[in-house]
Amino acid sequence: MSRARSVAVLTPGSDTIENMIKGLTLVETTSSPVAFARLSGLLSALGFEPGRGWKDDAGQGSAFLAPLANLELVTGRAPATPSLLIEVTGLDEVHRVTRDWLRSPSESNLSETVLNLDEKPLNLSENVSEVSETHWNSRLFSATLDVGVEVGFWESNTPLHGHPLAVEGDLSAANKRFAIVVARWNAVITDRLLQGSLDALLRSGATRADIEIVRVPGAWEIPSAARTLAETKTYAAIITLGVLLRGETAHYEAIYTEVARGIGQSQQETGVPHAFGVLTCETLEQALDRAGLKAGNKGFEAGIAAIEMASLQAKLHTKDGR
Ligand code: DLZ
Repeated sequence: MSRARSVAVLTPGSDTIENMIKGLTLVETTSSPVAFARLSGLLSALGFEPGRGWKDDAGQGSAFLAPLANLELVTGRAPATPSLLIEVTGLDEVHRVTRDWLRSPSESNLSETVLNLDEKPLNLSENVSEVSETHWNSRLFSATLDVGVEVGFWESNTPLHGHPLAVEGDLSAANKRFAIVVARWNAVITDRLLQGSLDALLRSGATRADIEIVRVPGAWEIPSAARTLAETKTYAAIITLGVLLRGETAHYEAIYTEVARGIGQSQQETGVPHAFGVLTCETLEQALDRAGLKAGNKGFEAGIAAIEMASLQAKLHTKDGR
């Protein structure tokens, strides 16, 4: 007799559920501070985008962001690969760089606190295996950085494996500058939108120093401030935040049309992405709902759109060599 348990099952495929999955973090505990520094140093040298790390009296974490994450659960025969696997393009080049990096002078990249300065740094390049074929239609090599600390690098033999079918922006805000133009009119709402945008940027790797907040009197003034900021060409994207209430705004349609047109025109003519976070609502209550109460926070959504477009813009520029 089947012993099916009665559990509430969330239906895969539903928008709500899919939107709840945000990312995957694999926590890899290294065996010693030296192993930690070696692995962090190597991943930085190979060009991993840094995420937000942490450090306190009890330990330290270094975060690295990758465009794709894939959690593979295994049962039975475990594949003969390190548990930390990094998929790359240009495996032979990565192999060469890894060997060079581990040859020893690169240990100068390591923090002095983890090295005994009297000791000559080890030559670990011999701990890098040759590149070899796997039984899963790929090539792989591994590097042992310390006892029990091994990382594998692999490349699929199928050129389109894992490649997204479309060019898409990543959701990483690290190492990019953003400007937020926020209207003071209806500040009870716009302050919430601002918090939402900041939350999106900071949680996606931006630092506070990389975010410029500019306050303007009302929505009408947003386009000109956004344009001035965009023309400096120092921001990866601009986020515009305001609230227009139909009931309380004379010539509502005319003002809204001009604000939307101005922001759009600034985006098109400067080439700097502008996220549109100007709410148009019938009532204050409706605006509050959209600023975090019941219907999400449109400031957060504008922040995420700005991050994605900043990344996409960079990719598109690289693609056609501009
Ligand atoms: C004047 C005005 C009105 C009536 N309503 C709004 C509004 O709902 N939201 C908003 O952001 N700003 C409003 N303003 C102010 C104008 O945007 C502008 O700041 C002033 O007309 C000064 O140029």
